[in-house]
Amino acid sequence: MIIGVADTTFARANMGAFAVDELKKHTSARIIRVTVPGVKDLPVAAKKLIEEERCDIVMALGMPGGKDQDKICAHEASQGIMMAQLMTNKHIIEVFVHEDEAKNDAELAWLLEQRTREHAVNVVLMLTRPQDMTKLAGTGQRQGFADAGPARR
Ligand code: RDL
Ligand code: RDL
Ligand code: RDL
Repeated sequence: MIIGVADTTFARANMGAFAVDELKKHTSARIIRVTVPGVKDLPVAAKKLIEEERCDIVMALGMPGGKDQDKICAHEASQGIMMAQLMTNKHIIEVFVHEDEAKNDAELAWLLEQRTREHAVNVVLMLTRPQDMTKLAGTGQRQGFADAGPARR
């Protein structure tokens, strides 16, 4: 099994390094990492990891900025990531942290790391233990900030 990791130089923390570090704690699968300038470059980077590097699943890591043009950019990138998934029939787990989700740089740095690590665990479960993912169905999981939890307790 091979896991692809694509990240960006635009993000304000080394999301790819967090992903690789977390993946290695949970799996001995081979990891192939690539870095591109920004989120709009992630769809083809992920598609190349799947089609040319034979990855079974890919993490697409990026940080949309807080301005309106960044939000549009992120929406376009998401559309591209979904198109790449449909073209390849492989999951590309999109890990986006919007810069304005955090109230300051310290929280942003924490969120970029925490969301990346939690989605890395999701990737390992989806690839190697999908039945354990199903055990979490409907439990209000979130990545980074606190889980929402189930509506009925
Ligand atoms: O293909 C080169 C760039 O167009 C591409 O890297 C973009 O994703 C870069 N970029 C923007 O042009 C922009 O307006 C990014 C953002 N906003 C953004 O918020 N986050 C990014 N890239 O990762
Ligand atoms: O590929 C990994 C995630 O990007 C993907 O699972 C998203 O669907 C997760 N997600 C968000 O990133 C978000 O901002 C979800 C929501 N909002 C949402 O409102 N409901 C979801 N997922 O089921
Ligand atoms: O309910 C609070 C947050 O979950 C909500 O604001 C989400 O929209 C935040 N969010 C993103 O904006 C995003 O791009 C999340 C993800 N991705 C994600 O992958 N996982 C989240 N939130 O839990």
